[in-house]
Amino acid sequence: MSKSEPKKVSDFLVARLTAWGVEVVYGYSGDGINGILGALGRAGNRPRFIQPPHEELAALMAVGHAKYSGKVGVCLVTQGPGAVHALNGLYDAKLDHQPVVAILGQVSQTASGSYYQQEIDLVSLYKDVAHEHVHVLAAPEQAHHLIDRAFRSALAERTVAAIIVPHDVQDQEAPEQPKAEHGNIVTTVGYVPPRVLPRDSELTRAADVLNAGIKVAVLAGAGALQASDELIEVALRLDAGLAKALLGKAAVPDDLPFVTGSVGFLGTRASNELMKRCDTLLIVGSQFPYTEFLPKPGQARCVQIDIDGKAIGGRYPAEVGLVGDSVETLRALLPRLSQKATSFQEQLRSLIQESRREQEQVALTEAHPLNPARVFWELNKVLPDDLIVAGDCGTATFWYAKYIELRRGMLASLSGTLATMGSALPYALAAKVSFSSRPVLALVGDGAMQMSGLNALITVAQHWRDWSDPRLVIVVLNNQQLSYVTWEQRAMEGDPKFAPSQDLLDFPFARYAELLGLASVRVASPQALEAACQEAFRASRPFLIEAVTDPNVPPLPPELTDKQRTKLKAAFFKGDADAPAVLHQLEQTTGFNMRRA
Ligand SMILES: Cc1ncc(C[n+]2csc(CCOP(=O)(O)OP(=O)(O)O)c2C)c(N)n1
Ligand SMILES: [Mg+2]
Repeated sequence: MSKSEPKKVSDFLVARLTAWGVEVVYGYSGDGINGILGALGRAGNRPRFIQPPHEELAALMAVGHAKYSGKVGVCLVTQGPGAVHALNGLYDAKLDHQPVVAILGQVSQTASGSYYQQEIDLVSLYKDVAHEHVHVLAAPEQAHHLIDRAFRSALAERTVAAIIVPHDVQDQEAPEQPKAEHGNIVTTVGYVPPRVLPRDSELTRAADVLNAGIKVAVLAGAGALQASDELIEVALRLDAGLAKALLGKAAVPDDLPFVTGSVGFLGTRASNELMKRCDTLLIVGSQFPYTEFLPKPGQARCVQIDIDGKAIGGRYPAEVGLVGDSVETLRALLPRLSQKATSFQEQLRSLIQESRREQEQVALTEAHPLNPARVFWELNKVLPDDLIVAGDCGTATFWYAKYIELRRGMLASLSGTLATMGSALPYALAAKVSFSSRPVLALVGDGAMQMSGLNALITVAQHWRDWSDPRLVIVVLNNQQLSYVTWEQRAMEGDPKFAPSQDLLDFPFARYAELLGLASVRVASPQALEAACQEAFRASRPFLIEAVTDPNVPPLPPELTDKQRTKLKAAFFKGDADAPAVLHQLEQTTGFNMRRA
């Protein structure tokens, strides 16, 4: 655009993104956003446009960006199919409470309502995912306030906001700063989160409950990720054990002697015991859904801290609900807590050791060709400082939650609440965009790779040379099966494996990575694992480890319930082709026996 050419709405939009501090936009091209893409070009690609080969990946990258960097993720997609494709990633943001702004193209206003090519009622479609803010920018004068409000909605409500920009409006003349006249809205950029603290009286009540406890358990979730120091101090003061929900895994390091690790289906036996034994529960920033893994109602007195008042008491009957920021609230609570010496942490120490020994035994159990637990066991030995971990949905999530020992300073996340397959690669890419000097590890199943990871790998190949530290290690569990769901078919439904829905092609992941110019190795023997893990984190380019793992090693919950035993028995009696192999594993690791079950 020459200097004399007037600026367009798109130029204003791009400049406003920069004013909001946006440095990266994840998106995918289409004529519905060509006006905006043109403006990005005129702005010298600032913010930087990053394009994976699918809008869902772009949206998931925006979520990963928000999670790891703490900044708003922005995603830009075209009308119709582009907007539809982005939805799954945006739901991931909504369900995990991440601030993401989606900018969507739309057919020109002049054609709107004519059932035009690619015309979809985007306001209706996005009404749920972007329930706080979804509006059409129909007149240039709206641009200031619609954009500013979208960012504020995303940040203040920690959710998704959407702006729909019709093609012709993108090219209209940019608005002046609106005058403060009737019908005009004047807004500005900027948002500073408030300090949210509970009332003093509630802090005192909470402290009374916590001080009275003999066996205190702390459960940390995603809302506690910034509160490491405070959580540790509170646990030490209360002589408490500390367990973590999946999204809170990075809240405190795993090498502390009172940290029991993950809780729930994917949790450790130590966390399970902690929940069974505690008389007092402090929940910090967690909406961990599986209540059967919490103390029985009535067993423990509960204090819950959450920034969202609606979440209080939502999973466990909380005697005191503290609505507040987790860091600030724990800091306000600390002076009210008295030092306990109940020796509960002492008791937990041996439980934690026992739980680790059991995990080691599972990892070292022979499987064909590789025991997936062994892969994670070996990975633990080589995790570099400063690592960022990206998980997926499948058994890799299970082994990650249970085995990976995070240290101070590491970041880790995955699609927690939506639990969509395919989060690991886009999250890992977003981690690299925000922190290109940090090593990143993506943990993913072969099903998720076949679903969308293979496409995301193309983006790895396209961008890795831009990273100051090229290390991105991708571990693919090639078990030729959607094995987590196979396990659910057996243990939850009492059905045998339904092969047509569960079996996958033995895809050559390592060879595919090599084709893309990445480093890779296919590992099919436990002896080769250690060297492969070491080599991967020493490599000077992204490295894919294709671990050929046994789908018949079951992702066992910390305790098999009677119901699960009955279901498993039923599944195996109905003629599961893999029954002998699974039973063999079960017998070796849990003593589960069909005759005795
Ligand atoms: C988009 C999506 N579709 C389906 C599911 C249901 N699901 C959860 S885990 C899983 C299996 C994942 O298979 P794979 O990636 O091969 O990992 P594995 O469990 O075999 O290690 C499926 C189908 C899901 N979570 N997300
Ligand atoms: Mg699989």
